[in-house]
Amino acid sequence: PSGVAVDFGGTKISATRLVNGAPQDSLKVATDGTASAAEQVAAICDLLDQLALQPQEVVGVALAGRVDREGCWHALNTETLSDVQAVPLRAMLSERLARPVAVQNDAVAAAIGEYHFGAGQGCRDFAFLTVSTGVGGGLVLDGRPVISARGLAGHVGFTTSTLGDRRCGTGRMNTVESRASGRAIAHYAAEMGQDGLTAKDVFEAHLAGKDWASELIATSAQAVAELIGNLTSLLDLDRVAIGGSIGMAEGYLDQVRAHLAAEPAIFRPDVVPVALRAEAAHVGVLTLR
Ligand code: ADP
Ligand code: BMX
Repeated sequence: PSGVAVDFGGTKISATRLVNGAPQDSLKVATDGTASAAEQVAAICDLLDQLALQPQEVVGVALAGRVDREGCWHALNTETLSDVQAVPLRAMLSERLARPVAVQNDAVAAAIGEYHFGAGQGCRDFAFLTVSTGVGGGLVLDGRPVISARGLAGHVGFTTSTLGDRRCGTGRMNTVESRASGRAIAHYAAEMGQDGLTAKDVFEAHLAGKDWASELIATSAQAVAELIGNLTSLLDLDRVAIGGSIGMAEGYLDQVRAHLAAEPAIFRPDVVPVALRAEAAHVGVLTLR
C-alpha cells in the first residue's frame, strides 16, 4: 500500500509515508497520555502536516484504544490515555484533510497488515499480539478481520490471567495487560523497590543478568503464552505473530514459546515474530481502505 499512516501508541506516535509498502519519510514523537483529546488530535495533525500530504495521498490512522463503527475513538485503559472518550476522529480528520481517512485500532490494523503482507500470509485463522505499553490484539478469522460495532473485538489483553493480582487501567481485575504489559512491568518493578524505571529499563536489566528483572520479563512471557493457549482454544488459530517493543525484544518470543511448550499440542499454534516490525500498523491501516 501507499499513503501516509499514523500509529498512535501509549508511548510513542509515529507517522510514515509508504510507497508501495516501502517506508520513505518517517517521524516519531512521545505520547503525552494526560493531554486533552483536542491536544491528541492536534499531535496527529501536526505529524501529518510535517509530512506535507499530497492532494491525492491516502491517509490512515491506527490508535491505541477502541475505534467504533462511527469512527469515534475511546481509550479503554484510562491510565494510558486519560482524556480520550468519544472523540469523533474519523469525521474530524476527514474534514480537516478534505479526504476520507481510515481510522482503526493499532493492533487490529497490524493484524491486517501482517495477514496480507507479513507473518500472517498463507494462514486462515491468525492473531497479532502486541506487547507494548498495553497488550493489544487483532484477529483475522477465516481470512476476514474481526471488527465489531463498538470496536472492542480483538482486545485480548483484557481477558484474565491466572497470574493476575490487580486491576489494569480499564478497571478490570487480573487482566493479561495488568501482568504482561510495559505498564505492568514498570508497576511490578516499582513494587520491588526499583522506582521510576520503564519496561525498557527493566528489559535492559534482565539482559544484564539482574534476577529481579528476569523474573518480571519471564512472568510477562508466561502470561502471554497462557493467552495464546486460551485464544487457540477459543478460535483454533493457525498462527500468532507477536510485536510491540517488548514482544520484539531479544529473547522474549523464545520465552513465550518455552512456556507454550508446556501446553498440550492442540493448544499450540505457530508463534512467530511480527514481520513488518514497527510498520505493521502503518501497512495495515492503509490496506483497510
Ligand atoms: P507503543 O506502546 O507506543 O505502541 P512500543 O511498542 O514501543 O510503543 O511499546 C512501549 C513499551 O515498550 C514501553 O513500556 C517501553 O518501556 C518498552 N520498550 C521500548 N523499547 C524497548 C526495548 N528495546 N526493549 C524492551 N522494552 C522496550
Ligand atoms: C491497550 C488498549 C488497546 C491497544 C493496546 C496496545 C487503550 C489506550 N489501549 O490494551 O486499545 O490496542 O493497549 O496499545 O485502551 P499500545 O499503546 O501498547 O500500542
